[in-house]
Amino acid sequence: MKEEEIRERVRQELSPARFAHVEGVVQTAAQLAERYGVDPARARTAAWLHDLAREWSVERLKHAAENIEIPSGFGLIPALLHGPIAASFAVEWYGVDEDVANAIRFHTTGRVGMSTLEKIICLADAIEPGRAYPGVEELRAAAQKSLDLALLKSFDATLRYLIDRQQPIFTLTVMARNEFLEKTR
Ligand code: DGI
Ligand code: FE
Ligand code: FE
Ligand code: FE
Repeated sequence: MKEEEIRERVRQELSPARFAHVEGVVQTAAQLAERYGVDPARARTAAWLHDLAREWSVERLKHAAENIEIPSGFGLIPALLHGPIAASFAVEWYGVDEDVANAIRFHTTGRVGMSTLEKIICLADAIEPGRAYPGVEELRAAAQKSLDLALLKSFDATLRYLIDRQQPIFTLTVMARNEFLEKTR
């Protein structure tokens, strides 16, 4: 599979600012893949494609969701749909394997029983060099020590952020967070 082809396709779908974010996720995901013994090429593919549908309108996302398999509950929160939709296109256009597809599919929410690649993409999304928010440096440091601990901290930060803004919370994220809490105790 030609990385350059995927990169150009993604560039067409996204604003320059979002494309720069994706480039950051590719770089961070490749580094974490080396660090944790995952094939960096597969991490890069997942990273390139993870936000493919991120700038689609809610209308377009909901329409696309009618024709693909969406894990239960995702449909209720439009911000979560871009992962499953991107995963479906990644399989259709580029024939990515199931683990790469799941890393794309669950990059926003996480889930119980995440593979190492799924953890890497979810975390790289949160800590790529372009991200700037309170606590991001602590997350970057934690990511080099333990994916599970870094993800626990990342999910906790996301959940706090959502509560502060009175947003609905996806139950799978809570379950993933509880799993990492248990694993890191
Ligand atoms: O696509 P990105 O901006 O790179 O990052 P993302 O895919 O992690 O998050 C996309 C958006 O989804 C972000 O604005 C936060 C939001 N989000 C994540 N989890 C939940 C959520 N929104 C709600 N309402 N509930 C969630 O559980
Ligand atoms: Fe995303
Ligand atoms: Fe994320
Ligand atoms: Fe992203």
